[in-house]
Amino acid sequence: MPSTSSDTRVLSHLIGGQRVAATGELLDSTNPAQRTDVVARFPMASAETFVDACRVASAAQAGWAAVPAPVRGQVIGAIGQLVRANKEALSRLVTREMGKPYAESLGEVQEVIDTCDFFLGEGRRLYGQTVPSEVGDKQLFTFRRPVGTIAIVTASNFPIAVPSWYIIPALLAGNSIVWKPSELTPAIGDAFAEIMVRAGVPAGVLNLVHADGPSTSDGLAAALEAGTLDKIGFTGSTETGRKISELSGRYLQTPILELGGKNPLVVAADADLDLAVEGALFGSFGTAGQRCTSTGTIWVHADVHDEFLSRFSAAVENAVIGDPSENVLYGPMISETYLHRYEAFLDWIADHHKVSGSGSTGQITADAPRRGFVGDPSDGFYAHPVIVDGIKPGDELYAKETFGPLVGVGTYTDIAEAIELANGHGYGLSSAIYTNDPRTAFTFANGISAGMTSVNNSTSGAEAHLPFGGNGKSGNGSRQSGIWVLDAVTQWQSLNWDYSGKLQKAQMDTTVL
Ligand code: UN1
Repeated sequence: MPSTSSDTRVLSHLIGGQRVAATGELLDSTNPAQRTDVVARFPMASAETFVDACRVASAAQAGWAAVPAPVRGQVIGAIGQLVRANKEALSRLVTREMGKPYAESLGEVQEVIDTCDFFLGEGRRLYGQTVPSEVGDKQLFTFRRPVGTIAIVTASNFPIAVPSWYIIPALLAGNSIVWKPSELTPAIGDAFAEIMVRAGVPAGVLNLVHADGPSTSDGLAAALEAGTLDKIGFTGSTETGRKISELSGRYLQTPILELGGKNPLVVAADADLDLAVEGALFGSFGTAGQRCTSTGTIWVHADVHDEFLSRFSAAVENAVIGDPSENVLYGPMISETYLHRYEAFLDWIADHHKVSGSGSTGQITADAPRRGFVGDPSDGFYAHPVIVDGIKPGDELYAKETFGPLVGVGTYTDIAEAIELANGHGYGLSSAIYTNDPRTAFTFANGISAGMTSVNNSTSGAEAHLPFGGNGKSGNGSRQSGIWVLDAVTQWQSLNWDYSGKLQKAQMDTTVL
């Protein structure tokens, strides 16, 4: 039975700078590596609470937008400093509540620091343009203006880095925020919100609401109808992203969507196979395959398929999984529900793919009991790593995002075929190719439909100052991170300034010619 301890945090919503006392039953957030450890107890907001938070955020937004951008940048810098000062504690909390290995948690918290470092400076830029006019004695300008109030709904797999990719630039640009972190990682949400408030984000500009899916969607719909919500940013499933897109569309809004992926990795005949195995191992099994950027399929040139597969299988069999506070390839799945969903899919795969030697429906090659396991497997939600060899278009595994430590392997004979296979599943988030031939690398990069492509590196591991986002079923073309996210959290305003003292008409006044 889960047990609370002095280490269990009791959380509340944060609305308008006030902690809102919980009404009703509190829910538990548990440690996925130690199911008896209750990390936090937290309330679930009703749709009304969500609407209230949007109203408060909307009322606070103009005041924040009036703060000079360099001063907002200083607040972002202070957030970065506080995250830096608390890096180990936050990373321990990420590992405890989400279950990723501590080294990965340190990397995740570092991404928040990197994001703050980047946007601190942006407060002194936030450039617009000066543009020449068609007519004399007139100057044209463009300005970035905040969108208004943005609701940000984030997932559990990157419980602090990905939220920071939305929240930090949105705050810098003068927006106010209602953040709904995942129900599986409320304590991390609370800790990050607390840091932002301590760093100087004014009351009402950042609001935190813990809510489940149905209350969030009812709350979003009501806030849109009330006119107090100007944009939604969402990270999660393609299915929910589609619903958010439809809902936003009714109000002529474009959401920021970061959805699923099936991220292909191509291993060319000339690839450094050891390097490719390392990249495939990290991409397929890092974070227990629960990254949006996790490798879903590996397409290996037929000439090197057997050699690659034997080295890859050996690497998987020798990998150590288990207690995420140790040096492991991956820890538990985030929750029991995720584990059960993964196991149910594995059962299905076992029925449909374990056809020894058939090659047409795939063969499970690495489902052995773990050689290396740290800790007690019954303590947490641990899943076996699985490679299915011989996958082809039409297989369930070819097109379905599995969100677990499972990867499909198939073969190709020329790069055009590899591109077709890699594009055919309809997702377009990340992708990778291992080759030493620049022609092959660029042919792949030009042909693949994906927001991100790596050459001789994993599908995972994007840096915080590059655009992050996907095509097709992976998103709606919006990008997070780097300078490009500003296009999602601001809107352009043009300014015409005529100092001629007369009415000059653009398109019509040809007197200057
Ligand atoms: C995600 O899985 O939603 O590129 C984000 C990576 C990380 C971020 C992943 N830097 O794998």
